[in-house]
Amino acid sequence: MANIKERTFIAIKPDGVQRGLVGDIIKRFEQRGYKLVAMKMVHADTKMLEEHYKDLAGKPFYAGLVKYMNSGPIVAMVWEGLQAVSTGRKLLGATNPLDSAPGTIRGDFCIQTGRNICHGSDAVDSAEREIALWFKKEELVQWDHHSAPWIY
Ligand code: RTP
Repeated sequence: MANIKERTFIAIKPDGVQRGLVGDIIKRFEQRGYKLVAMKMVHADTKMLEEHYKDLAGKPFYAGLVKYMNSGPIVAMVWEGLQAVSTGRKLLGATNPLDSAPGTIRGDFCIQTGRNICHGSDAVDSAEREIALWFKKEELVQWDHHSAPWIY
């Protein structure tokens, strides 16, 4: 059965925050019908970022990626709804913004892979890992739209 409560971890990276794109990025998820269940601004330390990106350790861009993500605060969020993980990735667009379709967040707002303004979990299990890394259980807020079942 479809999981209408699937959750994904989305982060607005330091360049997205500094460029004033927080509202635009949140709006894309809201208007698609996803539900915001957690959000905080955090200037993550290197240890946290190395844990978050541990699957990429060894990649030539890893050190630069951690430095970039540590260069300023990020906005960490959890969004919930039907196929939140895969649709979240579609809303973000391809990793390399030059390959991102217009209409996607990266396709509309950026041009460089190393400055691609947002992060989204790539699978349900990595979403669970990332949500547990960035948020305490009590920071995930349960709430309902009451009589509007078409909104997740
Ligand atoms: P993300 O985790 O940020 O949503 O990105 P992704 O899954 O689409 O891409 P991934 O391969 O996991 O890379 C994570 C982030 O590392 C930076 N990157 N730089 N060649 C490069 O310089 C390079 N490749 C990747 C990007 O910021 C990418 O989003």
